Parts: sequence; C-alpha cells; structure tokens
Amino acid sequence: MGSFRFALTGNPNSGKTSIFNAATGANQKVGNWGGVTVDVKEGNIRRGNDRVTLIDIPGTYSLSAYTMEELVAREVIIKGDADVIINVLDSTNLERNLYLGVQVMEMGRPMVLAFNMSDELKRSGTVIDTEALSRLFGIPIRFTVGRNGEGVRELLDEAIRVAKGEHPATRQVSVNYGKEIEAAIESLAELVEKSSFNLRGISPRWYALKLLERDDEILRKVRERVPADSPDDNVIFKELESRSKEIEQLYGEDAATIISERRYGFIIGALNETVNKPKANRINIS
Ligand code: GDP
Ligand code: MG
Ligand code: K
Repeated sequence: MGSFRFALTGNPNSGKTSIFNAATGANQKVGNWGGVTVDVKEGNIRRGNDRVTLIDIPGTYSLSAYTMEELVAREVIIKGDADVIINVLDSTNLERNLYLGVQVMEMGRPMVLAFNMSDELKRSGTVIDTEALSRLFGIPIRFTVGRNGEGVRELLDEAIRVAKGEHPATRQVSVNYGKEIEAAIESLAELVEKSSFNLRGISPRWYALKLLERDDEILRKVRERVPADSPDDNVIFKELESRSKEIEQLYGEDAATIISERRYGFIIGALNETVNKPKANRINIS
C-alpha cells in the first residue's frame, strides 16, 4: 500500500492529456503551485491498495521549439515532486520524441515510457522490439492508446512497481558523449554536487550537461548560488569556461552542438537495433 505522485511529460500531441483523462476520469482538479509558469492539473486514482496522483499540463502547448518542450517537462518534474515520471511518446515518431525522452532520462528520476499511438503504429506495420529497447534504456516501456485507454492500467501498474522499487529494469542508461565531454561532465558534476546548489532530486550529471549546453535557466541558477562572487571567482564557471574552450578547440564546434549530435546518434543507434519498418512496396518497372 502506498501513495505516489506521477508526472506526465512528453512532446505536445504525444497523448499526455488523453492518458490523463483515461486514467483519472472525472476525478481531476486544477493544481495550484506557487511560481509555476505553466498550469497543472492533478487527478487521483486508486489501484488496489495504492493511491496515485497523476499530474498533467492542461491546454495545448504549440511550443514546438525543442528547448521550450524541455523547459516545460523539467518544470513539471522539479515542481511536481513526482516519484515517477511517465514520459509519453508518439511511437510513430520516436526519433523526434526520444530527443526529449532522453533528456528527461538524463535527469535520473525513476521513469516509465508510454509508447502511445500504438494503434497508428500497428496500422503502419512497423514493429518495435520494446523489450530490447527497454533493456537498452534501463526503463520499462508500455504500449498505450490514449484515445481509448488501452494499456493505461498496465502503464500505471508498471509505474507503481517502479515507485515501490520492485522493477528489475530500472537502471538508467546514459549517453556516452565521448572522452573529453565525459571528463568535463564528471568534473562539473562533482563541483555542482559539492556546492550549496539545491539539486532538487535531479542528477548532478544533468546539471553538468545543461551547463555545457549553455542552458540559460541553469546558468542563472548556478550564478544565483554565489551572489557575492563575480562569475570569474566561481569555481563552477571557471571549470565550465576552461572545459568548454578545450572542447571547442578540439572539435571546432561548441560543446552544445557536439552533445546534441551525440544524443541524436545514441537515439538513432538504439532505434536501428530495435525498430523494423515494413519494406516499401517494390515498384515493378519491367
Ligand atoms: P498532449 O498534447 O500530449 O496532451 O496530447 P493529447 O492527449 O491532447 O492528444 C493529441 C491528439 O492525439 C488528440 O487528438 C488525441 O485524440 C489523439 N490521441 C491521443 N492518444 C492517441 C492514440 O493512442 N492513438 C491515436 N490514434 N490518437 C491519439
Ligand atoms: Mg495535453
Ligand atoms: K537544451
């Protein structure tokens, strides 16, 4: 018996609200969190002896910019105080949807993936080896159809198992960004962890990545921790500047570009191994 909070994240139109509605029915209320830039909705569910509060972002976010999608996801994760993140993906568009998915994985919170739109996927004839993909990511995957609620119970039960620490496959994989960037991540993560900066349950590695990616919000938050220091006196910024310069000299491109390329490479590699698209109909010319 337990009481858990699950937050829904994912790209716009991946099916979050459909899953939220299928799971919570009429049992919903608009949440009121201080200082949150996005509205939130909470719904309560009982599964056997367990109580689950599910969190969604109502409204349509036509914010298709990658960085905006990620900012919304991260706000819900950090402020929603969620035990488990349910990241919803349009399974017919995994290459794009996993870009956000992997960034959420990098936050290091317990997680489940909903491969939604599985009705469309089936129609397309594409077959995904979710068992292999789940092993690769170290995260459970469930097929869902948000529109009619198919698979939503199983998804919630999976998330409950993760929340209770009962799931065998919850070892989150991390993208390997290459020797120099990994070294920079390691040293920045250590500095972030040692500082007075409040990690809010998010992995130090994620903060290190965001710093190397020149993420405005995280740069600002790290800067706020040392109001008395000039940026030059701040050990985190000093390390960031020297590592960034090193990486840029080595690759001829900034760290953010390399990180983004490697993240895509990881996703494409994972999908190449696990997704089988139907062969295009052969055109008979003879
Ligand atoms: P959100 O932006 O992530 O909250 O996505 P919504 O739940 O609003 O869904 C976006 C659109 O996709 C809506 O028109 C839904 O009816 C539709 N939709 C959601 N889930 C599914 C699904 O599993 N299969 C199909 N075919 N459509 C879906
Ligand atoms: Mg929605
Ligand atoms: K970013």
